[in-house]
Amino acid sequence: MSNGMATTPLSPAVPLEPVGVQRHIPLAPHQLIERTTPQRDLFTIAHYGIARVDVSSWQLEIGGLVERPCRLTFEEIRQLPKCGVETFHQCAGFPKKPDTATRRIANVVWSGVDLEQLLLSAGIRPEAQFLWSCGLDQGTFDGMAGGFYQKDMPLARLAQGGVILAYEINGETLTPEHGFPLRLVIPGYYGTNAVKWLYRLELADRRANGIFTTVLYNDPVPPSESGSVGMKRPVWDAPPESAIVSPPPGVLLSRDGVEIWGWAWAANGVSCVEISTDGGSNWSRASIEQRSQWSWQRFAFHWTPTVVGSFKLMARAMDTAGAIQPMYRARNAVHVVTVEVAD
Ligand SMILES: Nc1nc2c(c(=O)[nH]1)N[C@H]1C(S)=C(S)[C@@H](COP(=O)(O)O)O[C@H]1N2
Ligand SMILES: [Mo]
Repeated sequence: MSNGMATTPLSPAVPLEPVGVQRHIPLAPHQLIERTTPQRDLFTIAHYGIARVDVSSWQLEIGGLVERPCRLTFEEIRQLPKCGVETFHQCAGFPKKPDTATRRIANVVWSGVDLEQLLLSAGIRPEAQFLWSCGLDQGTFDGMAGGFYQKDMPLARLAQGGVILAYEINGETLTPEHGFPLRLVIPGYYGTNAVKWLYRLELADRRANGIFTTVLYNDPVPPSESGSVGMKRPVWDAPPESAIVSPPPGVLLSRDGVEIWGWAWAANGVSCVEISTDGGSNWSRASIEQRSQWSWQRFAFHWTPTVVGSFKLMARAMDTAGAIQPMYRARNAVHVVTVEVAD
C-alpha cells in the first residue's frame, strides 16, 4: 500500500469501447431458470460505455475523510483476505421512469475484499458519513455532462455487512462489461450503486453532488408518505419484488395442474409470496425458501385450474418489514403472466 500520495486525485483516461449507453438484457423472466446467473447471461448496463482498463497501470485510491489516504495496486488487493457474498443483482430501470418495471434481475456470487476492513485500515475519521465511489467511465448522459460515474452510500450501511470490492463473479474474473478489474457490491441495494471500473473511494460528511446522486436515481416521495411536497429518496435499498419464471407467458396448459414458481427478493428479505390466478382478486400463499445472505428466494405454488380459458397469473412479495409489492406504477410492480388453459 503506497502512502501519502493521494492528496491529488489520479486523473485517469481509459478508452470506452463501445461508447455510449449500453443495455443488454439477455434473459426474460421466464428464462431465469438457474439459481445462479452465469456471467455470460447477466444483463449489462452502462451509462457512458464499457471502460477498458489496463490493470498493470491501474490503482485504487482511498481518500477524503480517512486518517491514511492510500493507493493499492490490483496485486495488493488480491493479497488481502478474500470474501464472497451471494446476492440478487437488479437494475433499477430507467432513472427518469421510476414507475416502470423493467425486471432486469439476476442472482450472483461475488468475491473480493471486505470494504469495511479496508476502510478501517485507512482509518475512518469521525466526521465521515458517506462513501463516495467513482468509476473510470465518464462522458455525457441524457444531454448532461456527467463527469466520472459516481455514486454514494451511507457509511451506516457497512454495519449490516456484505459490502465488498469484487474482482470475481461466480468464481470467474470480472469481464470488462461487468467492471474489470474491480467494482463495488452493496448487497440489497439496486445495481446502479454497484460502481464498475472503480478507481477512487472517498469518505465525506455529505452526499456526493454528481448527476447520478442528485438529478438521477432520486425518486419523488409522495406527500402522503413524507408530509411535505418535493421530497426525494435515493434509489438505494430494493423494495420487495418477485418474478414468475414458470409457466412462461402465452403457454397452453391442460387442467392437470401446474407448479407456478419464480424468484422473490428484497433488501431485507422476503417473508411471504402470494399468488393470484384471477388477475388480482384472490390471493393464496406460496411456499418460499429461506434466503442465503442476500440471495433471491424461490417460491412455488401448485395450481389446478378448474375451468378452461385465459388466466392472468400474478405473484406479489412482502418483505420482512411488511412492505408489499405494489400492483401498478412502480419499478417493483407485480409481474403478470397470461396463460391459456384448455381441456
Ligand atoms: N462505472 C459505472 N458503474 C456502473 C454503471 C455505470 O454506468 N458506470 N451502471 C450501473 C447500473 S445502472 C447497473 S444496473 C449496474 C449493472 O451492472 P452489470 O452491467 O454488471 O450487470 O452497474 C452499475 N454500475
Ligand atoms: Mo441500472
